[in-house]
Amino acid sequence: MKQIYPIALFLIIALIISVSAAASYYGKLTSSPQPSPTQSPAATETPSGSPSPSPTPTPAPTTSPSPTHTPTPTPSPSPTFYTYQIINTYAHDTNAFTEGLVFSDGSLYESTGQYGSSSLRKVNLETGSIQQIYNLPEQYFGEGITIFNNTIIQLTWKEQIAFLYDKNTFTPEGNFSYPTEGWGLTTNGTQLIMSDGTANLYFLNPQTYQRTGQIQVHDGPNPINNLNELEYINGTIYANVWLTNRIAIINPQTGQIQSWIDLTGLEKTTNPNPDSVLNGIAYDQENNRLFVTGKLWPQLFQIQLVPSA
Ligand SMILES: [Ca+2]
Repeated sequence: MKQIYPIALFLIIALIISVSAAASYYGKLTSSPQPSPTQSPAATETPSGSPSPSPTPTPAPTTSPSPTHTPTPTPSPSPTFYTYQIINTYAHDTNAFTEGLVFSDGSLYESTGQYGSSSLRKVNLETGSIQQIYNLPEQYFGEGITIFNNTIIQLTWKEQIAFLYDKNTFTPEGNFSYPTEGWGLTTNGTQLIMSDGTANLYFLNPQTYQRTGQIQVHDGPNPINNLNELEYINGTIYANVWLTNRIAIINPQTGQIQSWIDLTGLEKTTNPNPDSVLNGIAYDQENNRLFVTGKLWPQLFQIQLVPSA
């Protein structure tokens, strides 16, 4: 028995070494094919649709926006109010259903409405007499006018067509169409500005007559509808509001009404026609004269604005 013991011990040690080596080898076989998380194709795949093979940028450290960086809503300033002082009074044709009024080169240009009596006129300011007239075909209801370069542009009410005329001869030069009703028209020198009886004003390219933008006119949060005859005066848009005695002075960038002009009492007529309302604003830039009148009114007024208390 004494000779067997060392041999048995040797065999036991050899067996332990063999089993250990085999276990180690087997462990390598089973562990090596497993990809590490960093080698996972899913982990390196770019997001679906992303054309950029570059690594995803590290997001900037997220910081809570400080109160000073939070956009502060700009409160709409309350409109100021004006009344008026009459500077001059002129005669106005009581058959003129005024829908457009412009002052240019010493004369008034007027567009009149009503089917069958719509017209484009050049009017002597001092006398009210008609110097030149173009009568529209009876199926057209004349509306706002403006002058761009040497062309007079005249809207129609529901016909969705504007007529172009040579300013000097009133010779028709063409037309263009638009998708809304036509009410008022003016120009800021680079664009035409048009109303359609809603609270919207539309900006048109004066060469292509394509619409390039629009604003909604509002007094604070309230849209103001029925915007009618227009006049662009010193960076603002003046607009008659149909069936009222008020003219709105509008910021052309925001649509916010900056001021109201109350012209109550200006009309002295007793014309029972409910359509005989204030409409028509013209401005003599050279002499800073503001003219207003109304549909079928016997008078046209030069007025000056007076801040209201
Ligand atoms: Ca006007």
